[in-house]
Amino acid sequence: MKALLIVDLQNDFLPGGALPAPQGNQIIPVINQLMNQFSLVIASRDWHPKDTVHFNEWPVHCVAETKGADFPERLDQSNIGKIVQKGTTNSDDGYSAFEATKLNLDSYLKENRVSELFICGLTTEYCVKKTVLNALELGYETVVVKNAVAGVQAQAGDEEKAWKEMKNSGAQLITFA
Ligand code: VGL
Ligand code: ZN
Repeated sequence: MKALLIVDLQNDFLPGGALPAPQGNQIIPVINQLMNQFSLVIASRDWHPKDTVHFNEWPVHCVAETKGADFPERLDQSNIGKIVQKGTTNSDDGYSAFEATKLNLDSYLKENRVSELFICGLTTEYCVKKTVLNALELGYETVVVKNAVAGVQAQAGDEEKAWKEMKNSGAQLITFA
């Protein structure tokens, strides 16, 4: 069985948000179409407390229950079957969706007989990359949908480096058309 995992497609990671991926808006219509190909769609949310060690490194973003942590209105939420939250304590970065705090995502996927995991969302260099590397370590056949992922592009070359790392670790990179 295959499943789609949408990583952190949240207002704060989109233009106008606290930690935006400049091209983030372009992936929303792609993901809305992509979801139709899957019977199981899971979305992760960065879901931080107001005070967390995580904000020593990053601007304040995705504080639980705020507008910045919401999904954008243009995202079709009707196909999302499960939402998981990560980075929920004041000592936890929670970069990977596999670090979700209330649900063991690995067990959940295995209970649902998922062996092939398609991953998309935000951001290339951080949470998508960490989630992809974890998925590979956990034995999933891992496919990253390149045109449904965007990066923060804080430093030139970082995004390209992240793509190389994912590929060299065994992820399959595809473009959804
Ligand atoms: C992320 C930085 C801090 C991400 C989350 O979702 O990629 N990046 N928190
Ligand atoms: Zn965060």
